[in-house]
Amino acid sequence: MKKFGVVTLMGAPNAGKSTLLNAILGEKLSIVCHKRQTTRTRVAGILTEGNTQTLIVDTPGIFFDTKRKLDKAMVSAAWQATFEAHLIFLIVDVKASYLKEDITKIIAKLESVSDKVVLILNKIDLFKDKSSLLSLTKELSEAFPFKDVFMVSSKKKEGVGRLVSFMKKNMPDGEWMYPEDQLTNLSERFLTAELTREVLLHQLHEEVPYGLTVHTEQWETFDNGDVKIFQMICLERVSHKAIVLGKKGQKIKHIGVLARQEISKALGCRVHLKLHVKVDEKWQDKPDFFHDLGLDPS
Ligand SMILES: Nc1nc2c(ncn2[C@@H]2O[C@H](COP(=O)(O)OP(=O)(O)OP(=O)(O)O)[C@@H](O)[C@H]2O)c(=O)[nH]1
Ligand SMILES: [Mg+2]
Repeated sequence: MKKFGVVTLMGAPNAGKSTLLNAILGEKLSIVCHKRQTTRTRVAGILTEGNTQTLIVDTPGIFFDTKRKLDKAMVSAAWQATFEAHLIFLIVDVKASYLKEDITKIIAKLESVSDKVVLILNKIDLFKDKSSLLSLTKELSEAFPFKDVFMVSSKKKEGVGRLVSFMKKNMPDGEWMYPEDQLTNLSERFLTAELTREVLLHQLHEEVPYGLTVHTEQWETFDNGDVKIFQMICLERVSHKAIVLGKKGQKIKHIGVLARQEISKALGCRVHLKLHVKVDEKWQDKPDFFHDLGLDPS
């Protein structure tokens, strides 16, 4: 008998949700950064092992002081992803105790689906003395009837195997929804735009990376297997353009080199990457942008 189910990874920004998705899949699918609000939409990976197929959905971090339309759409996408899940993994960064208030608010909203919620304490590699984790586990377990509790390091891939076994065991009987060798429901165009955005997140500071979006506009494949990709980096402020381009265009050149390396690694072929930069102060108001990301702009 085959099994199929959906697992949603949720939690506060920066908890390590995307890192955990990549660790479970053994592939880099969702972009990762030490800055908050890296993931902007639901990113689904597919794990097919033995008779079980699991759709694992990474979501944007949940926070409560949402101001921009994009923030609201991101957080709403994360909540929506919990409705369809057979299991909800609530990822908590064990070092971010300052976030406890937000975690309390998140678990209050999970009350009605409490039988599906599993607590994942992440980043345990940052603790030498693991016994200090017990008080956090106790505190959270007293606040909410979690189905189970796991301690992992997504970065070091510690505890991930045990979590995957648990996940597979808890999937319901059902026909697979995807071919056995499919890893994601993301398009290559989206995935490669995300890799460029990841480089921009790491290379740019303050508000600049939050006010930009990357779109793959054109894709050519050559007979020798090389691909040529044209991407547009859209900025929301004129003043950001000089920062992204850098002196004599050095910054964007460097970003292009790094992004090309990442994309080439992901696609497994030689890549020619052409980056263009434009300013559109209103990109966050355009319904097309939200639709491309699978977000609801309302
Ligand atoms: N030391 C340590 N760092 C981790 C671990 N997991 C994730 N990180 C780091 O935490 C930061 C955030 O990781 P992400 O995976 O982007 O977090 P996220 O929850 O997806 O963040 P958003 O998409 O912004 O909500 C990155 O710098 C990761 O390298 C871990 O197990 N140990
Ligand atoms: Mg993320």
